[in-house]
Amino acid sequence: MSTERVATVVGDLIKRINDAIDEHEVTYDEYHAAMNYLIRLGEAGEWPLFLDVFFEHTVERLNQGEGGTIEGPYYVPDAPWLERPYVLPQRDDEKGDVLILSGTVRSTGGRPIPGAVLDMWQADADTYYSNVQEGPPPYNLRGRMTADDNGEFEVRTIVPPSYHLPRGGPMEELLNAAGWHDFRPGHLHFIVSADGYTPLITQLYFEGDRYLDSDVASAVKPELVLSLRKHDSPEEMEERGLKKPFFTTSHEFRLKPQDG
Ligand code: MBD
Ligand code: FE
Repeated sequence: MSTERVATVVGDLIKRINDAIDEHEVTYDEYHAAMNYLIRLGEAGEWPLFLDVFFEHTVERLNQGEGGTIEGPYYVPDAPWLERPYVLPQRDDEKGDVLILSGTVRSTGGRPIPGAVLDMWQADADTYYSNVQEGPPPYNLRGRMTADDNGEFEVRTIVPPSYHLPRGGPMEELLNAAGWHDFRPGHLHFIVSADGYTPLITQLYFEGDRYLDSDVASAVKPELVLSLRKHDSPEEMEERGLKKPFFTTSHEFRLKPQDG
């Protein structure tokens, strides 16, 4: 970053924070509480959580736009490559309703992208992400797969219920202190990529979730909210080799061609 850019952006941030301090007549007690809070936030390793919840959505909107949304703090690279038929790695007794997500990866111009890579991750039904939180085994509900020759894919996972941020640390403390809830609608995370295209970072949400309109991370966009279809006939369950009802939905990811 150039000296000029740092001076412009950081200078403006400093000015705006000073304006807020001024306008709200912040006391020395409050100033010291803020300093102490930010130190503890760092010691707890919650800076990525804090920044992604409060600010990533604006950076994302400016730099990615339609069809994308924030990455959030819990992506882990090198998730296992899956084999068809795709099933996101999970425990034998993984909690949650079965979800079969199908879809297509296309260019923004509408052409299917054969072999596009989908890197997918989600929390378990109790809100824990594998590899970054205690509980699930390594790479649980994380995996990489490819679209077929028609740019199409299908993967089985679980329907993600409404999600709350990790509790017990400074982030929860701040949300409680302000009287704000700590929920996000249930979501599936993706990074979709292909040669010659800008990787698309996004999430999918589901109709009926009570937090669609009040996501603590401000990361819901209408084009990312899917409707679930329930399948509970014995024939459908038999056909899928499933012993319980399941849900299906589908989505089209659109990748921007790289310039040049
Ligand atoms: C998450 O799981 C998440 O997706 C975001 C954006 C912030 C915190 C936790
Ligand atoms: Fe998430």
